[in-house]
Order: sequence, then structure tokens, then C-alpha cells
Amino acid sequence: MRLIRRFEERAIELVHSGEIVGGIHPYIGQEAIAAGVCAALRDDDVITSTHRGHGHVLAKGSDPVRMLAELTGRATGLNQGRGGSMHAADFSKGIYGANGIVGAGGAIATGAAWAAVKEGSDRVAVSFFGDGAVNQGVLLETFNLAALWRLPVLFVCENNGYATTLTIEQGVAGSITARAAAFGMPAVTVDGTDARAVRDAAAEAVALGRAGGGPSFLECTAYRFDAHHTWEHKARVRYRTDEEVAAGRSRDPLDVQGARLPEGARAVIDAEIEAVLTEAVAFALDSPAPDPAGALDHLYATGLRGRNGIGLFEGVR
Ligand SMILES: Cc1ncc(C[n+]2csc(CCOP(=O)(O)OP(=O)(O)O)c2C)c(N)n1
Repeated sequence: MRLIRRFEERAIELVHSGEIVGGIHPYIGQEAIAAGVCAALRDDDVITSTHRGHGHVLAKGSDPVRMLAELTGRATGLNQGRGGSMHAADFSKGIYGANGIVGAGGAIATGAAWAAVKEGSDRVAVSFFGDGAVNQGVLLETFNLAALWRLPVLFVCENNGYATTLTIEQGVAGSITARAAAFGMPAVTVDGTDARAVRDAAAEAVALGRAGGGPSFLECTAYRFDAHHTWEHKARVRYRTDEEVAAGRSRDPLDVQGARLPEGARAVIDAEIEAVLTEAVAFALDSPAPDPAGALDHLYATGLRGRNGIGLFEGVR
């Protein structure tokens, strides 16, 4: 959680200095959700992430140094600087990508869960998404197939109370968990500022999925401490009162977990993380930008065969 927090703080600095172009969606305040869920996963399990995805990628075990290089658009980045903040992926860690399309990761995770069943493995897939995504048609269609086919997928809704500036009261009819329950899935709500509570709930759902018990749904409540997106730092959109923000920030997931650590342990962790982030920032800033000559590389799969055996995309980069 400390790694995610400091990664985000350093990334915000790099947005302000112009090194990260286009801004980011900060995850600060929601760290216990990514950390808690990923603590219940194996290396070979799969996750799909969102526009607010840095925490998921780091919690699943991606290298923060290469991740920061990705955010700054460097050739040394996780995805050679082509994905940036909203499209970071790391297949070596089962991370099938952050995703700028709200709700889309649910279908991808469910496809991965289906593939895991087909290959006879006991791997599970997790889809993270926000409260705003629960009204996306794709997600409801996905719940249906995941439940019908009893797929090992865990849907994790991070309810931070807002979809951009829209409150949950303005945007969501009924209850979030009731949507999942309607498809016959176990659906519970946990305190998303308590990493241990999140991990325990996720572990139960993951065990059920591995044992062939089908999908589960976890609603994790938390508060987004910072802006929806860093453009808010300049635009100064007013949709939350100072009192509300202060109240939300008063329950800090790092303090909740920090209070459980032995005396002095937190300072040791903080110092270790600081060193990693210092290295990450230096590495990113020292790294070259991608070569413009390769701008079209990796856009298309190559060598795909048509039915007549003729290469469909031969010669296309
Ligand atoms: C399909 C789609 N519709 C709209 C958007 C624009 N958009 C980006 S983030 C966002 C809010 C998402 O809210 P939520 O799912 O609660 O996640 P949070 O931002 O709170 O993490 C919207 C509407 C989008 N990216 N994709």
C-alpha cells in the first residue's frame, strides 16, 4: 500500500512537471482494495484493471520502475511507452491490462476465466471496476455468462461514491450487490479501507472459484482522496465539500494497516519504498523516448492465415 501511495504521489509530481503527458487518475485512498485482493491471488491468476489502474498493476507484482517509465512514455516502460497510464499491461504477471473503457475489463477477465477452465487449470480471474461501471450493459451481460457457466471469476467493485463527479445516489438505482445477487452470485460488501478484511473476503471468493463454485462479487467501499483525474488540480471542479473530503481522508487505509504493524516496522517499509521510487523516477527520466520510426509496430497481429491459406496481414506491420 505504501508503494502504491508513493508511486501515485510521485506520478502526480511528474504530471505537474510535464513529464507525464495527459495526466493520471490517482488511486490514493483505495490502496487496501488492490493490495487486499491481490494478496489472495497466485502469480498465475489473472486480473483486469481500469482507468484508475496503477494500484492493481503494482499489487499484482509488476515492476514499479518499469511502470513509472511507462507512465512517462519511455521506451524502457512496461509496454515500451505505448500504453501509458491507462493501458499498462504485464502478461508475465497475469495483468491483462488497465482499460480506459469503463466496465470492459469484466468481459476480458471472464474470458480469461473461461480459458482457465478450458485448459483444466484452477487459475482464477479478477475484474476490478468502479461503482460507475455497474450500469454498463457489458458488465451485466458478463455476470450472466459467468454465472451460467460457473466461471472462476471474482468481480470487485470499488465503490468510492463517485463516477467522475456523479454521486452514487445520482447514478445508481437499487443496490450494487443486488445486481450480482440477481444472477445467483455470492455478493458481499466489505470495508475497502481495511486490507485484511478485503483479503479475507477475496480469499473466500477465490477458493470458491478454484473449487469450481463459480463467480463471486465483492463490493469494497472506500473514498477517493484525490481528484478523479489530475486535470481537476487545474480545473478546480467543485463537487465535494472540504468537510466531506476531510472526513473521507480521515480513514486512511495505510493507517488502518499501519496500526497493526510492530513498532518501527512502518518506518522501515517507508524507507525501502522511498528508495525504490527514487530509483524509478531517475530511471524514467534517464530513459529514451520510443523511436518514432516504430510508431506502427505492434498495432496488428502478423501472419494470420485466411481460410484459403493466404496470409491476411502479410506485409502489414
Ligand atoms: C464506456 C465509457 N463511458 C464513459 C467513460 C468516461 N469515464 C471515464 S472514467 C468515468 C467514471 C467511472 O467511474 P467509476 O466506474 O465509478 O470509477 P472511478 O473513476 O470512480 O474509479 C467515466 C464516465 C469511459 N471511459 N468509458
